[in-house]
Amino acid sequence: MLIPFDFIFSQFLSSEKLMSAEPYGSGHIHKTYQVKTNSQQDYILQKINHKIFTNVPALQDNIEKVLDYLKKRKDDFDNSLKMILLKNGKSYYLDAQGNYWRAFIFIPDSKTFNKIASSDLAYEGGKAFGSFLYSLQDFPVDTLYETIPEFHDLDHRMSQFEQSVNNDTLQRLNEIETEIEFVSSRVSKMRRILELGKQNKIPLRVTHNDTKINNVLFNKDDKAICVIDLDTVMPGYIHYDFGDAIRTGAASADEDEAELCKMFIDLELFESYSKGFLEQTVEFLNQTEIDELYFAPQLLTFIIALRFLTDYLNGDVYFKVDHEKHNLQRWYAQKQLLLSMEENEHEMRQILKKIEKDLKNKS
Ligand code: ADP
Ligand code: GN1
Ligand code: MG
Repeated sequence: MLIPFDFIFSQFLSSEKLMSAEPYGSGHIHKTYQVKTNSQQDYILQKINHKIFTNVPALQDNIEKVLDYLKKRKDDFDNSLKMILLKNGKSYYLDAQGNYWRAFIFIPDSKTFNKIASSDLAYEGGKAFGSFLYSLQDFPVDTLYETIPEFHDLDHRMSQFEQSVNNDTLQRLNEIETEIEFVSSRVSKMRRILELGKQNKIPLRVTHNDTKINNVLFNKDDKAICVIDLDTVMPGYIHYDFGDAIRTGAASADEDEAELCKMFIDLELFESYSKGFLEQTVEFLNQTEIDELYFAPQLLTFIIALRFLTDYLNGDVYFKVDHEKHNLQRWYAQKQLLLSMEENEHEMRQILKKIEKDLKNKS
């Protein structure tokens, strides 16, 4: 039997009466509900995916630390994202069935986009993730628990892929033989960022690591409010954050677009996002980090495409899917996007150089 929502919610706020709890948003990981109560305030109630985040207390501790830190810094950074604590001071509730729950104040009049429709929105998205990184630049990296180890580590993702190919649990391999060839043809060039890291040319920083553009909340006037989904804030390279945001925030279509001709990198959106992002970050990034940004979208598109394909072979056990071939469809869309980024590599590089030059001339 399911534990009723009002019981769960009362663990967080016993003074308010739950009126409704409806599924909300389009995240792939947790079960998210918008809760309305007899007060003016709405809430987000989340059943945390503890198969993916296996140490929920440590996960929650990370988020609390980051939110506290941001609040204390008093930057321009918006501090609207607030978790509700239980009476015992914890930020999660473990129910009798072994499920973990957490609650946030619902940020009023906020919205997210799975795809960005204008340069202004792209600019706002870049500003939001850029200022998040700016504010966290001095956060002590080693105090954060690694919620998903080797999250964007290409070698790790490749070995998971190889394992799923070897297991071929659902005999789906025969469908994707040419896709395996595509993966093999790209791996060595994709090692670039990991290698620069090993050579200490780019530092590990506190990064968000899940900078899908729908992890930015926008207000009624399409201005960015804040970034959300802090589950993967942990050590990473700046390229991970820039790359994943471009993958989703400067693509012409949704992440799972079925009509491949509709999927390409939109250079106008790319330019606007990059401008918003670099305005916030250029002053503290080192030159190699800046010089390599052009390549980051290719790497993250490849890594996440590879994860979709791996999950397809594994029988769709990680990402939420709407239909049987959803993960495969996501793979094809992301592969198409990667091809388009490769074709436009030179232009993307030029755009970034110009933004960097203009910003440095200004200061
Ligand atoms: P997932 O990891 O499953 O993507 P998220 O934490 O991103 O989970 O939450 C899912 C969705 O819920 C978001 O994309 C956003 O639409 C909405 N959401 C999350 N937190 C808030 C909040 N505090 N206020 C308003 N909407 C929110
Ligand atoms: C997941 O949680 P959500 O939906 O924002 C995933 C990301 C992927 C993304 C692909 C913890 O993000 O890494 O890039 O789906 N998050 C986790 O859409 O695996
Ligand atoms: Mg999310």
